[in-house]
Amino acid sequence: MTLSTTILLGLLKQQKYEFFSGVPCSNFADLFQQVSVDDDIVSVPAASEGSALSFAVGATLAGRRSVVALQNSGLGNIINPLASLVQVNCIPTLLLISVRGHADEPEDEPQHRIMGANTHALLDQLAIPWSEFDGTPQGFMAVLLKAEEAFERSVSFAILVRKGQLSAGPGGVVNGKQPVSDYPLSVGCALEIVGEALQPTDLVVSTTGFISRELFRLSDRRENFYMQGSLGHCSAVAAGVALAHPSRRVVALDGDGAVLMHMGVLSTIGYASPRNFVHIVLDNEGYVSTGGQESTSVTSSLEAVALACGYSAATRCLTGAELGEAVARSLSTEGPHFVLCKVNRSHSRSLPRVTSLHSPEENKQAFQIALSQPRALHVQASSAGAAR
Ligand SMILES: Cc1ncc(C[n+]2csc(CCOP(=O)(O)OP(=O)(O)O)c2C)c(N)n1
Repeated sequence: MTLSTTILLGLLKQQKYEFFSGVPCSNFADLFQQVSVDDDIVSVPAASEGSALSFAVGATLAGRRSVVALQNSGLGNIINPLASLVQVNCIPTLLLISVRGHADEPEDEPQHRIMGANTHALLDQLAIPWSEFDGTPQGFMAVLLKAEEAFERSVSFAILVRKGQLSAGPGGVVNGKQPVSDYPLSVGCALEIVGEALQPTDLVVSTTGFISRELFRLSDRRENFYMQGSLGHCSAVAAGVALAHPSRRVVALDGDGAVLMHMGVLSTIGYASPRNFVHIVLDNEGYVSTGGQESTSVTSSLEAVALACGYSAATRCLTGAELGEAVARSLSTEGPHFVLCKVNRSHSRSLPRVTSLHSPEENKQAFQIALSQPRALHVQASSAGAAR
């Protein structure tokens, strides 16, 4: 059964919800876009699930009923504010949690396995009552009424949503509040330019979602470590490698949503100052891997933040020439460097999953071999087969 997000929003409003925040998941269809243009609901696109919940707590304190939408991978990011803010202060909030890796469903990507199997148990441990949504309007109303019972006890409530249960409204996916910018470079083009500047020995750690999948499509090398979960932690992993291996050049390939989620890491990197580290951010001003919901990078200058945090240089690029020049300069001078490149939202039609060829463990092993046995500099990483 599938419920349109228009109906879901109507039911939330009927129950007097007036404030929405969250971090997207593709299972929410166009819910985030719809809420962002709905005049009856104040909506905040949060950088992390923990801050989404905290915005909602603030709104609840100010007398507005609040909904927080998140993927179950984000449960890890809300456990602290759930336990020590929401529960301790008895501030009831409605959680709309999309469950990836549900135990009853065909196998999902490996990064969802553990959280998928433990979502219900984690909520139980946190003493948060929950209900699985059945995909019908009546079912959604029924779980909203169950939430009312929890709220009367000042307890929060979680509604669990599965893949395919929500669909875009009758007019198709609506646009969000911000017009989508159309920058000249696609992620694929930007990655080709970055690839041309890399030596075969250079190590790359790539972020969760389409950026890793594009990198895998274009240039699968054992020097690539593809992050497939842990959104926002790619630069810390890459900087950790760089600090432990000062003789190797290490590149983090990041997304704007990922950087925003754990932006404090920029200060840590500036402080630790790995000289052999280049942080490249492909900024499409949205969460494109989950459906193009807007991020807040359109009103932020991430390169200015990086510079203020102690990176030795930070550049914003719009064109291929600017990107090629910035990456070449960053790789040949002492870092840490920050290169932000604005990109559009187009991707290759067939974007293979890394797991179609390598399990996460195989990827880790290949990367460790690349670290311990660097290939000779004259070997060209031209094709997937040759590069592995
Ligand atoms: C903690 C957490 N929250 C949410 C998600 C769902 N998710 C996967 S990829 C992604 C979008 C990342 O956006 P960005 O870094 O800007 O890269 P883009 O998809 O735009 O290339 C999101 C929200 C997740 N994997 N982990």
